[in-house]
Amino acid sequence: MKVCVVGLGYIGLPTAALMASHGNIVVGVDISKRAIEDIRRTGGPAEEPGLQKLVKGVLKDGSLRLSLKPEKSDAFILCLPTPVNEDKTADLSYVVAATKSILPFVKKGNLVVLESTVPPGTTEKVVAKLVKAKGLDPRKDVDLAHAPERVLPGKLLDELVNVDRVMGGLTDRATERVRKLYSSYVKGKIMLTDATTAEFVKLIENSYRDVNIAFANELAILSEMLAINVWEAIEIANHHPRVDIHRPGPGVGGHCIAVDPYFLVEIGEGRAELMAQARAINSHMPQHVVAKAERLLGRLKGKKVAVLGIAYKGNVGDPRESPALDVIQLLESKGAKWAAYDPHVKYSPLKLSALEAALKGADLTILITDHREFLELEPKELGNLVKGRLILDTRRMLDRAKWTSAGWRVVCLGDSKKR
Ligand code: SAJ
Repeated sequence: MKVCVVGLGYIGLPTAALMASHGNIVVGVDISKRAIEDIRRTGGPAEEPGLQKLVKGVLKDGSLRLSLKPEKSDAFILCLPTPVNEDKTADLSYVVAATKSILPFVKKGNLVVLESTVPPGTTEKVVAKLVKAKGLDPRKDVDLAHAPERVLPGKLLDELVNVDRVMGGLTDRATERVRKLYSSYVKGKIMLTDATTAEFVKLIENSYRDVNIAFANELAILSEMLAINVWEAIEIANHHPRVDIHRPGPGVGGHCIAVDPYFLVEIGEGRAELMAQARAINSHMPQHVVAKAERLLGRLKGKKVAVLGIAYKGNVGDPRESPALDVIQLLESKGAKWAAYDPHVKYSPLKLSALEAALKGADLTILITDHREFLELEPKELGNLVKGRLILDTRRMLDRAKWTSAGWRVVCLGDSKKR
């Protein structure tokens, strides 16, 4: 098959490379010249194991070509971002623009697949409508389907190949064709349904996680009120064979779990109350963290706070929607000085410092991201840099005994148990 993959971001690029390495001729399209040059030079993000090697290989053997424009193909795959607008509705402008960009090249008998995470009904109402406007019947002339990705950043290639997938077309023929296309490289089970159910499934997976984390965060707040340790409580509760409570933390970040539930809230017209409330609880966590910092220091004005980690989660370099950004903004609004260190983030919206500079003279250190490097920190050495040996661990990842014996006071989110 000749396949045109539009959008060479964190899903589009590995998808294009996998399609190319499994017998297809692939044109990878991106409107950004810089993105294409970067891919040519590096082979893609270094933190994704195996990706650079794979991309360089398929570029070299010619099975993947990069281009600024789509071209005639047998199948088109749309992998565009779907951010949320200010009012928390889905911003489909990238999906619409990409669909319009392929339409001059789409002809009878083609398959068009939407990979982007979208509100239920988008394939049927938005993409199909654009296809129809071009004079093609979206149920007869072309096959339209949705095939959402479900992969975890940091494990992209492995999960794209091995994780089970859900796919659904507007017609049975479209469903069968999308299955066939992806089965060239997907080893996981491919579950087939209709397009709107596939869109819904993708959203409920991430919303399930958001609601579960909100529950854990609520438990953390209750545990602080009860002067007990939420981590201990959750660990014991999770021994029950039918209980699986997630981990509390400083809030939910990233461009998936912190965004996708809004798409269900949007179509729910007031009926998706649980998911809306979970979003509110998780979005409030940075405020809870800063209120805790304020209680620890008396007042924040004029104090220096060192922030460890601005990525949205451990061992990735992505700070999008990270709770750290909200924590820093709140600290600033309260007149605190701050300095942040992150060993993974390369492109930061905020000024980052080296570890020593971040901790120098700090009255309080807040650990936001559970990067593995923070397990190796030496509290004795760091103790000589700071003004106050006080650390707020929002992930319960530090070895309390090690830090305490180096003269630090360790305060943990969700734990106010007397010791
Ligand atoms: N988090 C917690 N407590 C937890 C788990 C996570 O506070 O117990 C926080 C993390 O620190 C992070 C946020 O939640 O800030 C999201 O992290 P994550 O690891 O749960 O998820 P993502 O956003 O990196 O990836 C998710 C995955 N979805 C599910 O696990 C259901 C992934 O499989 C999806 O493909 C991805 O969203 C996506 O692209 O939609």
